[in-house]
Amino acid sequence: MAISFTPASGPLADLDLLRVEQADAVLHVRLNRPAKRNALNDTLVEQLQFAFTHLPAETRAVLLSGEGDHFSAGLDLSELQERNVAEAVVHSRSWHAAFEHIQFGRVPVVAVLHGAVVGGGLELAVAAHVRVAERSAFYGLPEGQRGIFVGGGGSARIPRLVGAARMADMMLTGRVYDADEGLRIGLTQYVVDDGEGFSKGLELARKIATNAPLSNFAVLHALPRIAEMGQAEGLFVESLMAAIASGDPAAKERIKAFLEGRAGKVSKA
Ligand code: 1HE
Repeated sequence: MAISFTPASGPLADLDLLRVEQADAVLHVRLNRPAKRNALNDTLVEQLQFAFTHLPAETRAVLLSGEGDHFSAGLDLSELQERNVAEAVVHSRSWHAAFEHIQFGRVPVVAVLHGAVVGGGLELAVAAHVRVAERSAFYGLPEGQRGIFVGGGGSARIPRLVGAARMADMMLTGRVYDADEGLRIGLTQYVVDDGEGFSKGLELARKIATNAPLSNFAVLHALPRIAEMGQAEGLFVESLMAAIASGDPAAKERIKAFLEGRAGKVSKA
């Protein structure tokens, strides 16, 4: 069945550096600055924060992608030249705030990656929960070569996916990973052929959108925190979260549906 997206209405329609469209419970947020390879300037980061804090009520999952040949070239280097040290700290914190709303927002985010996913573009991608890469995708952290450091949360999020040693190698040597390598080291969870990222991402986002909201909330908010805790604390918090989730009417209805043969079985592919 063809799924048709319609342009978002209300304030999301006014964002000039994002193209925002809705299809049922899935909101598609597309970086829309292809002439600059979706380089992230202040306005684009502000608009991302605005979009993720003004999700339409019906949204249960977000698809995040980039217009043009690349997902994102990272920080807009033309703005960097004009900042002093104090302004740079505030700037970095503004990225943290925006990306925090993506990682710890109301709904899961599936990023579809292609072409350059570099610097701040990679920092943005790793704030999402599921990453689908097209074969054209490549990942780099050219900050090392540009004489700067990551400032969009990369040093906190990327080592948690691939380890600090791999990130250090990327920054020190300029190493670039391709799509298959990115999958192998854990930067992404899926690789598909060029041109197929959107449909794969949409398929996943639609599945995610059918989950009980409280289950998705637990995965977004409890899982990463438990993973950072000591085992004893983690197990305790897990028990609380499990009890809260299983006490929700949505869980009771879903389990009843399975027991009555009305819900799907677990199966391969
Ligand atoms: C840009 C940027 C940018 C392109 N800031 N303007 N990021 C980088 O170091 C990556 C720099 N960019 C590249 O390596 C390449 O542009 C790409 C591999 C991404 C794409 O190559 P290509 O051949 O398709 O495009 P292009 O010809 O290099 O660029 C097209 C235009 O986009 C051109 O502008 P024009 O006015 O001459 O047409 C480029 O100047 C412009 N452009 N990338 C500004 N990044 C919170 S801290 C995060 C720190 C970082 O992210 S550092 C990494 C920065």
